[in-house]
Amino acid sequence: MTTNRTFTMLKPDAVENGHIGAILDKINAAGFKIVAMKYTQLSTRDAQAFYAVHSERPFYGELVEFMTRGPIVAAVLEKDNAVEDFRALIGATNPAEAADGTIRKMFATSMGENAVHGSDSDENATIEASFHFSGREIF
Ligand code: FUP
Repeated sequence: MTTNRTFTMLKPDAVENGHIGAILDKINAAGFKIVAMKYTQLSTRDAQAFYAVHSERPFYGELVEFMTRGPIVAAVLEKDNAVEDFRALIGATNPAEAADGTIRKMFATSMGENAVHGSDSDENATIEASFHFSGREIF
């Protein structure tokens, strides 16, 4: 079953570099509706849990350190085919490989500090949205 929602985070690098407004503009211009949003900061425990799937990978420690070093914007986005279309909008994990015009191509600095997160499946979108938002914070 395909759902029409995905989950995103504007990561600490994007916030530090003043890109929140520009990235939200691109998200809106691409036809996504924001149905939940908060400005928050992950604790170490939050980041470890969110990225638990990567816990055996060599970059896990750096990833957790990066994701906790400053505030983020977490949001739930709605659009037909949201997961796939949002992954196309943000581009490849490594900004050097991301297509022109994608958010990561425009705003990311490296593979580790790549500006935005986008859920990779409908199932994970639901899990990730509930990690950050209660039912009454999603509209
Ligand atoms: P993506 O789905 O594009 O966000 O990428 P992954 O879920 O594969 O990875 C999650 C995060 O881990 C990336 F955003 C950045 C970090 N990462 C690295 O730092 N090095 C890698 O080789 C792979 C991922």
